[in-house]
Amino acid sequence: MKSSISLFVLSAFCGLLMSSVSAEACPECGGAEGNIAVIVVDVQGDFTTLKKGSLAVNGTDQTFVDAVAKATKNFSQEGLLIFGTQDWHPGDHISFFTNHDGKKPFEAIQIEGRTQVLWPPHCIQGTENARVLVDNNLFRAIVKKGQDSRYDSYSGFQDDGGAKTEMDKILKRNMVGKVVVYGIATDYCVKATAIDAARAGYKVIVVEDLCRGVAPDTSQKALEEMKAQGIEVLKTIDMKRIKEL
Ligand code: VGL
Ligand code: ZN
Repeated sequence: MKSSISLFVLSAFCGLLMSSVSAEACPECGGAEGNIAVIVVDVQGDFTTLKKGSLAVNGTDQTFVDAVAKATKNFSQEGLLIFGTQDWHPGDHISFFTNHDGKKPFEAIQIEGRTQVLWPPHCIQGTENARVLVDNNLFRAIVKKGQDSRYDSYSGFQDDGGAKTEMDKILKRNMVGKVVVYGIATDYCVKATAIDAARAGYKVIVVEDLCRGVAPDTSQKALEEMKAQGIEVLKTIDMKRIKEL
């Protein structure tokens, strides 16, 4: 009895010690408000001109992918925790125009009261162009989304059916208080992920130059919408601002 009590006390003490160690593991990257994370959104072959993707977004050439890769490596070296999202669809996914008779790509339809844009088939599970183009070793976790055929999932936090991904749990487990978001596409997955992060209570910073959008008008609107939700949009990386915000 006595030994089980002291074992309990000891393990509780160890737990305390361990949590304080991980909280202190990166004093520069967090502080009182917690750790700073990066979420690299959907930087995958199918969304890039670099890989001649099926849903290639304008301006996603070698220069852009290199800029994202370099920034992500720098953030990692600065002690930020790197996370990613990965669009990861089954072949029969609802968002593919090919799964709807007589529909064309980029057409919007109504499904159960939701607007669904129909896309060329993209990011099909296990295919070469579904891979994340940033060094996978940099990531603490890559959250897959859009795996349920019935729902699209622009947000890295939840799909259109309301099913949550692991993202919020993983960020909480890592004591994250602030997230830096960039990637593809500004007007779809970056916007949805940044807004859901803000709604979940994180301080959110979007780096505009590290984002590319499907269309200029919707991308501009997306940036305005994000600002209206309290999201900080930085044109370029400003490490000092990111740490003090
Ligand atoms: C995305 C359209 C369809 C994105 C994903 O990553 O923004 N866009 N699936
Ligand atoms: Zn998709």
